Amino acid sequence: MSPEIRGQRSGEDPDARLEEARGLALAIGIVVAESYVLKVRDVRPNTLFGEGQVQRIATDCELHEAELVIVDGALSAIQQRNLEEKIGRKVIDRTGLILEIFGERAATAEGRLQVELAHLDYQQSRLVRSWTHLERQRGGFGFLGGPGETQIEADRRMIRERMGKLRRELEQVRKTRELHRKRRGRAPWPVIALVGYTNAGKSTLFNRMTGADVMAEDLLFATLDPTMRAISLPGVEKAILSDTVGFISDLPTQLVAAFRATLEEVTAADIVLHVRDIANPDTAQQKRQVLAVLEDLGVVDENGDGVDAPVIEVWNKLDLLSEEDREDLAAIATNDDSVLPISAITGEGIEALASRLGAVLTEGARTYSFLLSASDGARIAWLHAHGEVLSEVEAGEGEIEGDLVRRIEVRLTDKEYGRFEGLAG
Ligand SMILES: Nc1nc2c(ncn2[C@@H]2O[C@H](COP(=O)(O)OP(=O)(O)OP(=O)(O)O)[C@@H](O)[C@H]2O)c(=O)[nH]1
Ligand SMILES: [Mg+2]
Repeated sequence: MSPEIRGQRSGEDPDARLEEARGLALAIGIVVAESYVLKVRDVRPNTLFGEGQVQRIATDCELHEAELVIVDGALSAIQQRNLEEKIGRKVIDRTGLILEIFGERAATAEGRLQVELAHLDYQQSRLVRSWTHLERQRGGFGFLGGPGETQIEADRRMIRERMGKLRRELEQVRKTRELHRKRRGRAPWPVIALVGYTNAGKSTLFNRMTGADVMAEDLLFATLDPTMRAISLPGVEKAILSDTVGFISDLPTQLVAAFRATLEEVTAADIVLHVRDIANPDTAQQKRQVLAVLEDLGVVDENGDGVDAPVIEVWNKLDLLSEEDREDLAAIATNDDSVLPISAITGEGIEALASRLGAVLTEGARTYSFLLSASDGARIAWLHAHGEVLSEVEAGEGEIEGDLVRRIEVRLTDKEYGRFEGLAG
């Protein structure tokens, strides 16, 4: 069921939205017997849908012997319970469904902790709501007694305690990861982070560029944990490409918070590569959703421009477009340095993408001249690996300082220069 509520989510295509909801259900192996959009004119506080609509859902459930009703929207705890009673089936909403998917997919310890925390947060908010509801039924005030209340109080305490424990565990995991990142920062390579709406083709592009075999499927949220691989680009011997979790509209706030840490990989990137499914009818809306999350993370400003690192947009799935649409896109892209049309499947445009990435990473390189000790092999090797070494000679007689006897002239970007300076000498 996809409730189309007047005044909400303007700009989204209800059919594309319904298709996405089906995709979410399929992502955890639910067999979808039937799906449709229901227009909600007046939101009923008790059931969301009108009586006739609830009846229709109940009848369809009977007809298909369905076990579960998914409402692709937000249900209050009361609406959920009332619908379950009237329809006689389990009912979940969009947040519930996405939490289920993440719960099933989370593979790392951190991912599991994050999802459980998000789940508890979701449950907690429902308990609070049903609790105030119960209180109102009893006629107000009293914080006293009642077996129902005691149970709920106990549940809430349990949830609070469990959440506290999870937060502490997560803190520990994050500290460890921070350490890893710092260590990585010392043997540094530029990082390119792939971001984008779920199913845009990030993992497919990742595989194409790295020759890796990461799970890429026509499945929403195929990727949950960030994966990294080394690649080489024109002018850049080694860079790290990082595949990340996809975004989705109305991502439960609990999950945004939970995955913030994972997405910090993106905030540390040298280039943010925004992968878009340009063939999806909702592509413009998807882009807005992705930019909203990136802005929330402090990666882009309110105009969608990268704050610390440039954002390059790739228009993926070019192969699915008509010849005419492709030509239109190509015309726009030739005039705009920040977009590139590609097909991760056919490989079209990938070479151009690699050169663009290489060019951006080496942009603004300057020539530096360093005096180094002949025994400083590691730093000399680093310069050869990262920069473009123009010359390496014995230092002239007058310029030798102590054991600093080699003069290296090399082109480095500002970032590489910073990294070189950070290397222990
Ligand atoms: N036709 C076509 N299909 C593509 C292209 N790139 C990716 N796909 C398909 O799109 C689907 C999703 O691709 P993924 O690479 O898993 O997408 P993702 O962005 O990693 O998705 P999540 O991990 O779920 O966020 C798969 O079925 C891919 O085969 C493309 O250039 N053309
Ligand atoms: Mg993926």
